[in-house]
Order: sequence, then structure tokens, then C-alpha cells
Amino acid sequence: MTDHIKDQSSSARAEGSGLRVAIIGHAFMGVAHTHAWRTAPRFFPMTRTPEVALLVGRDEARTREAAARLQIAEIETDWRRAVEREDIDIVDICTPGNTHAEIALAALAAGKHVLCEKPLANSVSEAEAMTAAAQKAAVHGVRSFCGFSYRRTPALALAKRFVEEGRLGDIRHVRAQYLQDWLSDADAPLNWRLDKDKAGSGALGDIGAHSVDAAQWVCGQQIEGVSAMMHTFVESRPVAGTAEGLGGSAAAGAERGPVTVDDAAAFTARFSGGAIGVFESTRFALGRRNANRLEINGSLGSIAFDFERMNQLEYFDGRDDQAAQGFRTIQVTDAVHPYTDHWWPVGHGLGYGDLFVHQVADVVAALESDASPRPDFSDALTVQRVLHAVEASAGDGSRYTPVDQTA
Ligand code: 4PW
Repeated sequence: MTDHIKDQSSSARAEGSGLRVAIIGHAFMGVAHTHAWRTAPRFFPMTRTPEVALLVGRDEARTREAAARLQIAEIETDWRRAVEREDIDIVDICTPGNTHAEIALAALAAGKHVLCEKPLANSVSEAEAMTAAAQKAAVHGVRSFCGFSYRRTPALALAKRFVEEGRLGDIRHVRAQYLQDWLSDADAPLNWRLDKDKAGSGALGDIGAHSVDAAQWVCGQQIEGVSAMMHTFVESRPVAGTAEGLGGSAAAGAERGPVTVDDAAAFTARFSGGAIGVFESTRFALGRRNANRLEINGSLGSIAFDFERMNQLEYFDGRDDQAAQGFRTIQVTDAVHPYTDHWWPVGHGLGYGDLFVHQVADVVAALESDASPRPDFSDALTVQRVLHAVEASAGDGSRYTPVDQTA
């Protein structure tokens, strides 16, 4: 392991040098990130062009197949070798949460910039260690970044702009729901997202983390306290199929194994600026495929966003003439909107994969200016602390006040 950190600041490196990326993990997020590193330079100006140089996976045959499909020239089956390679500038961690800390700490110590998928880690202590290491490496120009990709949705970035411009006034209510339904079928097989040792938590960390980050970022306030409930509807599932897929349905009668995480989480929250919040995360909202929603009510106005209509933002201006008041739908596809001037003309809109393209564009722009891309590890640590508080508040469910039916 390198005992010194290579100086990665702009003054130390060759001008215009490219950015060679090692992607660790080749499932859903590995594919999304590969797409992004390849596409971003075609739409966003860069002086340091990223190149996906290496794909890392434990299983050699599956990693070779993925590399061929993704057209990546080299593979490694041990992330440690990838992290130590002199010809790698960025380590992009697209693996389950139980591996994030070990890989990120080694990469930072080796002087590599790190992009780590969310949530940052499976515990606050891991997230704190990663943040401390990132702050130490930052002295040498090494940057860290956590992949809360929904911040890169133009409509959510516009909502943040509206809050910062004071269009909503004082923020009073934050209402965040992340609703999916790929686990509604009790015979959908187990995968790593249902294993606490790998995922850390279930719906809370996998999708609730996005809601926490987006709410704090758009409102510019941090969550200071929570009161929570967590629940598991289906306690065992078929041990079948690949360990990665989202959903599906295994043959009836297949051997079953335990689900060790929450299927759903619900919590109320108090924000640092005085707002109160209501959060819901579930993968059992039958009919809601990827309804990542955020509504904010202020003293002057409101916004409402639903990822299932990701190119739109609902906006209510309380200062409109009373007779004309109502939520208006903004098509967030014009050049005046965040990110959109780099893409298609006249309202053609974007998709899920483009959020990761924006993420890469923001990371590369930050590296070119020696800035720290956001959200960095310290931002992600605030999310980790909220997740921990939600789990502590929910506890074993015994603290939930029963309704006295006899009164
Ligand atoms: O963060 C990801 C979400 O955007 C999750 O890990 C999976 O993909 C499930 O929902 C989406």
C-alpha cells in the first residue's frame, strides 16, 4: 500500500492529461457509470477527457463478459491491484455498500480520486473514517465524491435554484416519497439489497438515502431529528437467480432464505431551518415503478417533483393573482434550465442515464478546477447519520405507541 499520497493538484499533473477510470462492479450501477464516462465528453466541454480503462469484478468469466459488452479493454479480478496501478486516476466504486469503505480508503491512500455510489457506507463509523481519509487526501489535490445522482436531475436542480432565489419563502414542509414496487411479489428472489450484511439496510438506505440527500440539498437545511417506523412485509424469499437483479419471480417451491432488511421505512423529521418533514421509502408500492417524489411548501410558494415525470417541475407561486393561482407545470427542457443547454434543442427531454452523465460532467469540471465536487464524502456522512438515526428511532418497533382501543 502506498505510504505517501501522490500530488494530484493541477499544478502537479501534466496539463490536459486524460483521466483513466477503473470501475469496480459491473451490475446496474457499473453499467450506468460506464455509460456516463463515455457520454459526458460528447456533450460537456472537458480539457481532461475521461477514459474507462479498467473493469473490476470478482468473477473472471462474468467480468470478461461485461467488459466485452461494455467495450472496456482490460479487467482485474482484485480491486486492490486496480487501486495500486499508476495508470489509474479515478476509482469509481459501483459495488454493494459493505465494500465501499475498504476500497475507498485504499484508493485515497494510493492518491486516487474516488467516486463512490450511495449510500457512502453501511455505518456511520465507516462513513466517518472515509470522510477523514478524504479530507487528508484533499491536501494533495485528491478529490472524493458520492453518487447521489438525483441531484443531477434538471428539475430538482431548478427547484434548488427557486429555493435559493427565495421564490418559496420560508420552508415549512418537506414531503419526500421514494416509491418502487419491484419487491411486491413475495416470490421475487433474494439479492444483495435484501441482505443487511451487504446492503446495510433495505429501502431506507437503497432509496431513502436519495430522498434524504435531495431534501437537505434542495432546502439547504439539515435534518436534526427523526421519529421512525421500519417494517418487513416478506421475511423470506427464494434463493434463486442472480444476486443482482431487481425483481423477477422464482419458481414456486424454491428454497427460501431470510430477508434481513426493511421493506419499507417511514419517518418524520425536523430540519435545522425550522421545516418539518415526512419521508416514506418502499419497494412495495404496487404500481409505482420509480416514483422518487419531493414536495416543498414554503411561505410564498411550493414545488413538487416526481421522477416518473422527470422533465417537469410543478410550481405554485402564492403571489399570483388569486383568480389565476394554481400549480403550473414547468417543462424543464429549455436552455435556461440546469444542464439542458448541453443537450437536445426545443424540449426533447432527458432520461435516467443522463443524471449519471451530469454527475461525470460535474466531477470532471471540479477536478479541472481543483475544486471539491459535491456531494463529497462529508455531505454523504450527514445522510449516513440520518439513516442511523432512523434505524435507532425505529428500533424493534416496540416504541410505537399503540392505540388504546379500550379508551
Ligand atoms: O440508487 C438506486 C436507485 O436510483 C438503487 O440502488 C436502485 O436503482 C433501485 O432504485 C434505483
